[in-house]
Amino acid sequence: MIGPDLRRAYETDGVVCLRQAFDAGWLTVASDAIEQGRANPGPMYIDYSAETAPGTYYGDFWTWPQVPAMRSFIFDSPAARLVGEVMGVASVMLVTDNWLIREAGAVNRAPWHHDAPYFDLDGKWCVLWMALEPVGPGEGIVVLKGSHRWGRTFMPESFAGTGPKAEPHESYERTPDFARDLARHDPVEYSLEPGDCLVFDAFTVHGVTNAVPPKHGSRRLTMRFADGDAVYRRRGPWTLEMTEFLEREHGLVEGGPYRCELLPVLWSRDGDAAGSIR
Ligand SMILES: O=C(O)CCC(=O)C(=O)O
Repeated sequence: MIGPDLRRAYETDGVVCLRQAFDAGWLTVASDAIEQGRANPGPMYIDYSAETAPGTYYGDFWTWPQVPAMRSFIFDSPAARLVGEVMGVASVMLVTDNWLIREAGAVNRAPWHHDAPYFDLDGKWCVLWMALEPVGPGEGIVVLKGSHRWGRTFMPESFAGTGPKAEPHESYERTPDFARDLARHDPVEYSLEPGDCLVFDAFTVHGVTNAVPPKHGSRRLTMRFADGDAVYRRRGPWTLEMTEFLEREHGLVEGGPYRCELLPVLWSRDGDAAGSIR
């Protein structure tokens, strides 16, 4: 159960660490989800390392329709309830499932960013991040505590290391290099065992700061969930591929609910049926 202290910490810091949130059974399902996804890549599969060290940092999202274990993790694991309780919302829907693999020797890594500007939605939402292998200092992500309350919005940076996805646009700033005076930005990094996870706000800034390629690989799930009231809102030219996919294939309408067969309601506080698209 998520208590009031944890809820308060999430509000204040924009990140919480949940120890042993997933048992061995769910870790097997998560591992199967990644292995099945890797064997059967979908339209959103991307190799971020294609230009540097191909096949060392790659992933896929919106995989659950073709990946049975991912479907099971999304619909039946404690993930949706946990994030619902952490965010303090009445219902939770899927934004994306997403797996990532960072192999030993990967040069590419997640830049400083927050997730909100990468996706076409407005509302309260969060990321649940976990690794299936232990991650120690320098191996996982560094999170800037309280950055979700800065009231700033940063232009998404490419995970392939090619810089911002578009020129500064309206209120979207170029992302500063927070590593320059990191201590000023209240960084926090966690050592995580399999079963532990982080939950952080969609506006919480984070990144993989260690420029040294990892010595061993790790498989990560970075799952995104929203309050059931989330609204579909086009972000800008840099999300065009997703915008077209959601509008053409799934009928989403600007200003309407961020909800369709691909993006179902997964949990509600009063125990409504999961999987509904109402
Ligand atoms: O696990 C990673 O390499 C980065 C994940 C991340 O930053 C994200 O999905 O927003």
